[in-house]
Amino acid sequence: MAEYQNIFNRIQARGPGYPGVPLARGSWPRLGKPLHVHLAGLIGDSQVGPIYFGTVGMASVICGLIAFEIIGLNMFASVNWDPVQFVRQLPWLALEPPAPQYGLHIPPLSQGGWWLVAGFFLTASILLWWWRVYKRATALGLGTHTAWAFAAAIWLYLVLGFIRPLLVGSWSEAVPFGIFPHLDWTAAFSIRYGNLFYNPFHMLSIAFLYGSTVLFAMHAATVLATGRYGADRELEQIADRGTGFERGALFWRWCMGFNATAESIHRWAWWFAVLCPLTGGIGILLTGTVVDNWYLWGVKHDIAPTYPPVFGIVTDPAAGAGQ
Ligand code: 07D
Ligand code: 07D
Repeated sequence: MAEYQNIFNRIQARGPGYPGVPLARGSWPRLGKPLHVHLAGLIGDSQVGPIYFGTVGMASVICGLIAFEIIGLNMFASVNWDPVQFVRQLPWLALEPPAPQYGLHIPPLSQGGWWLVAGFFLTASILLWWWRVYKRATALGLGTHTAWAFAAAIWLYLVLGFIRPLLVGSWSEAVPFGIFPHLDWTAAFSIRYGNLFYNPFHMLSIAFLYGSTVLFAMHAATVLATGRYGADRELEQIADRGTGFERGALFWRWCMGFNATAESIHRWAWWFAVLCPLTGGIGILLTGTVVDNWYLWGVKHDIAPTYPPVFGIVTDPAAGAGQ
C-alpha cells in the first residue's frame, strides 16, 4: 500500500499529457508533445513539455546563441583553430575586452571589438529573457516577483560590464568572457582597488549571500520535516490548528522565540536573494568612482589597521602610476 510521501515521492503520478491552462488570443501555440521522463519524475514532475516560445523568447535564444558563437569562435581562433587544444584549454581561454588605450572608443574586431559585439548580444539576450519572464508571469495572472528578482541580478551584471566601465571611461575595466579568466579579473579587481573585503557593500552582499543559504536551508528543512503531515500543501494547512504547518511554526518559536509565517518566509527569502546582487552592484559602482582604495578607506574609517611604519607611509600604489 502506498503511504503519503512528500516531494521525494517515488511514485510518479502520470495522467494524460496536460498542456496547461488555455492561452490568450494572439499567443503562439505551445511547442512539443508532452512526454513523461522517469528521471525528471525523480526530481520533479515527470511531464516534460510543452514549452512556450513566443517572439521574445525566440529573439532571446537567437541573441544568446550569437553571443555564445562569437565567444566560442574567438576562443577557437586563439588556439589557431586546433580542436584538441580548444577542448584542453577551454576553461582558460578568453575573449578579452579592449585594451585601456581605446577608452570607450570602438576598437578593431580583433582588439576587443568582438568583445563589444558579444557583450551587446549577450545583454540583448538577457534583457529579452527578462521580458519573457515578465510576460509569462502576467499571462498566467501571476505577480511579477520573479522578473524583479531576476532584475536584481541583471543590475549587477550591467554594473560590472556596462555602467561602471562607462563611468570610469574605459571598456578595459569590464569583465572578460571566460571561465578562469573571469575569476582572474575578480581577484585582480579586488587587488587593484585595495582589497574588496573592506568595501562595506561587499560585506552586505556576502551577508545576504550567506543569509540566503541559511534561510533556504531552514525553510526547505522545515517543509520537508513537516511533509509527513502534508505541510507542503501549504494553503489547507495555514488555517487549521494542529497541522504539520503549525508544528513547523511552533518548532521555530520554541527554538528561537520567533517564527516566520508561510507568507513571510518567502518574503525573507526573496529580499535576501535580491539584496545580494543589489548591494553588490552598489559596491562595484562605488569602486574606482567614489573610492579608489578600500583598504585605505578602511584605515580612514577605523575598520582596518594601519601597519607599523617600517616601510614608510602607505599610499595608494595606483596613485603614482599615472592612472
Ligand atoms: C547554479 C544557475 C545555473 C547557471 C550556471 C552558469 C555560463 C557561462 C561560459 C560562454 C549559480 C552557466 C555559465 C553560461 C559559460 C562562457 C565563456 C547559478 C546557477 C551553471 N559568472 N564566478 C562561476 C558567470 C561573475 C565568480 C560559474 C556568469 C563576476 C567566482 C560559472 C556571470 C564575479 C566563481 C559562472 C558571472 C564572478 C564564479 C558557476 C555574469 C563576481 C566561482 C556559476 C553573466 C560576482 C565559479 C570557474 C554558478 C566557478 C563561478 C558564470 C559573473 C565571480 C561559469 C554567467 C564577474 C569567484 N561563474 N562571476 O553556479 O566555478 O552560479 O568558476 O555576470 O568559483 Mg562567475
Ligand atoms: C554574477 C549576477 C549576474 C548574472 C546574471 C545571470 C547567464 C547564464 C545560463 C543558458 C552572482 C546571467 C546568466 C548569462 C545563462 C544558461 C545555462 C550574481 C551575478 C544576470 N567574495 N567579489 C561578490 C565573496 C573576495 C569580488 C558577491 C565571498 C575577494 C568582486 C558575493 C568571499 C576578492 C566582486 C561575494 C569573497 C573578491 C565580488 C557576488 C570570501 C577576490 C563582485 C554576489 C569568503 C580575490 C561581486 C560587491 C552575486 C559584488 C562580488 C562573495 C572574497 C572580489 C557576495 C563569500 C576579496 C570583484 N563577492 N571577493 O550575487 O557584487 O553574484 O561585489 O572570500 O563584482 Mg567577493
